[in-house]
Amino acid sequence: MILIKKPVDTRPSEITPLPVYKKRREFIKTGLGLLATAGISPAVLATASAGYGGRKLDYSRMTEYSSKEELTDYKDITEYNNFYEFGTDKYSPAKRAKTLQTSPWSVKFSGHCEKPGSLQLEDILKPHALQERIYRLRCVEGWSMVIPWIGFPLADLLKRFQPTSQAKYVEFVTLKDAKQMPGQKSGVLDWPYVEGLRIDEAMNPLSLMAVGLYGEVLPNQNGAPLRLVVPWKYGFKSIKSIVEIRFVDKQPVSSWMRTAPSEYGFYSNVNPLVDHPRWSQKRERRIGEFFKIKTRMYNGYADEVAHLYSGMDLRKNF
Ligand SMILES: Nc1nc2c(c(=O)[nH]1)N[C@H]1C(S)=C(S)[C@@H](COP(=O)(O)O)O[C@H]1N2
Ligand SMILES: [Mo]
Repeated sequence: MILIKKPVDTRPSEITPLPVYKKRREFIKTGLGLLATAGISPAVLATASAGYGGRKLDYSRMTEYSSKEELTDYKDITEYNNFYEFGTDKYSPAKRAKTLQTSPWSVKFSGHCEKPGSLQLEDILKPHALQERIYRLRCVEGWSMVIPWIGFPLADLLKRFQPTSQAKYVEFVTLKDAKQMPGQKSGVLDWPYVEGLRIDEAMNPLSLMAVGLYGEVLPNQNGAPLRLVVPWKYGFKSIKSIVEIRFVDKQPVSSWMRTAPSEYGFYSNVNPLVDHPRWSQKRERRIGEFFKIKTRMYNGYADEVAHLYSGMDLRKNF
């Protein structure tokens, strides 16, 4: 185990990659909290005890786009998932998603654009510099996490295909293959999983194409190799394992709208003032914490996105 002294007031995640992404709590758990009280900063400690192991990514930090909140544990982010293609239970994706083949992977770009076509993942990634963005994810069920995503702006990807003026919306489609995704043998949703954004939502600088988290490639259960992250909307809008992106002129019907239109609308913006028909959306439980906290309008991203909805009735457009 190697200890390197760092100023105590420096936030660990601003100094070094992986090993330091550890939370104070974990140092205490491993008994190393004692070192901190002895004047040795816990900022940089050994990697050995962590549950990481994926391929490391090169990226830069986007602090102006990042939350300063305490990160959710890697273990919780990667072992408590919603990915119905691997079962409806939160713990089953981590156990079952190994059957997903993420390489080779290609994505088809179609619809109202000048340059449609299919691209291999490597060619999708090539022109984009990866960034880390620490975003809150608020599930419609009432729990939330703070996740250090690695990705690049969705807008930069979409512009490469030159959407035309008829591209009013963008539709995203997950892989459909019950051999790799055994949960698709169940009829709990209409497969493949589909999501959509209005084109201006998709082009908003917060919308991220994620390929990693905690400095490494995405674990399968988190939507490898390519997933959407839309931090001001309920988690289900952040579709995983994308194989097709379509530029369309009509509002797409997402899987959740199709399943329960009275409960899940197209917009699905995080909104503590509009309850889900069966439960309140006023509060949320941060995974790893005990007390509930208040849910914020647009999940706390109102400054960046409220203008997209000015003049809209958010009760009707839920
Ligand atoms: N294809 C697909 N994407 C999906 C889901 C899903 O079941 N299938 N679940 C959604 C829901 S409800 C949430 S809350 C987030 C969870 O992302 P995470 O497991 O990476 O935290 O993924 C979303 N994307
Ligand atoms: Mo969710």
